[in-house]
Amino acid sequence: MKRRVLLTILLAMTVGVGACGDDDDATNNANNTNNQADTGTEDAGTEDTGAEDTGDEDAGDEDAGDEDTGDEDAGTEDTGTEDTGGDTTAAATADDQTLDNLSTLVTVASATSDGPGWIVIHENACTDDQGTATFGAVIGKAALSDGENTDISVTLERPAVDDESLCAMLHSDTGEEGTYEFGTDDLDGPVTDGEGNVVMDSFAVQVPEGTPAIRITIDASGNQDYDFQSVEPAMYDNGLSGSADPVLFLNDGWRYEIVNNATANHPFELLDADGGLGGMGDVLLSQASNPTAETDPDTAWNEDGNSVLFTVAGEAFAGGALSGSVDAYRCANHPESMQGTVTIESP
Ligand SMILES: [Cu+2]
Repeated sequence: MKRRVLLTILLAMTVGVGACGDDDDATNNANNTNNQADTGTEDAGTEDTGAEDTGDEDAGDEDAGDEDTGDEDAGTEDTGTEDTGGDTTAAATADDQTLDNLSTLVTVASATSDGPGWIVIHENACTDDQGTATFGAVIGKAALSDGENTDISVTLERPAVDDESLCAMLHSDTGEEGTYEFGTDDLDGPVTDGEGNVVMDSFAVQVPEGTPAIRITIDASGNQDYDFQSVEPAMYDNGLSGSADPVLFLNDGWRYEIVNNATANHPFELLDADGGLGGMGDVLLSQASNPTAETDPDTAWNEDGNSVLFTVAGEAFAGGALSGSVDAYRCANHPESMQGTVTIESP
């Protein structure tokens, strides 16, 4: 039984290589600091590479071959895994969680890596009730330092959907440290335990209605510009932080929170600029007035203190009968100077 599960999982991994390989810029910033401190000394290069490669190939070879080498099999895997770091036992634990801050940010409770590693978030649960692998494409990852890591923040490449299951999987970091290279030359593969099973844990996420995917904090620079101060998660910054009146890229269908720390004097609004900035467009969403597009349930416009929340959907973004479509932002009080363009992207 165990063999079948392992084979199925390995097969699923192979199939999933394409999906796993192409997300380098998603590389996470959460735990890099610790990494460098811990790794340099011990087992960065040689031992890790040996261990992970051996582990993977052993599993494949032996499984294909004889049925009765169960003992040796276990022996080999044990050696491969545990010799490397000494006392490290590979592990990953992810708890069910409610994403009430940002729908693109999950937390993995703990992961123990033998040398530098990765915690990788796959779509769908890890396995079904029969133990058959069911996980899908990679939608997030975070670097791990040697040993135990706790409360690991992982930024997702898309907002989580309410009630979905995800799979947190432990991978090694065997190539260039801090660069996820799974799918290339057997690098950064999944880590197996002493019994040859991939170390992973399923968890469910709840996403309360109205939770933003991305939070952008802005302030005013005199009456001249909006200063973009920060973007959470940082993976989505795209150069906005530290910019004055930059082009604001919004992902179609995603929900945003804009925290405008200058709301009192510089109310933020989104408009159809009618082909030119300068204050002449149709205002569609505003902290200073109540345009009809704000009532569209798909946009779900919400003003909450200094914050505005909206989903890039509905009347304001559809170019329907009531209005054009958002292609700029500005300050309601200083429309000539405090303004920039909006570009809607399809993620
Ligand atoms: Cu202003």
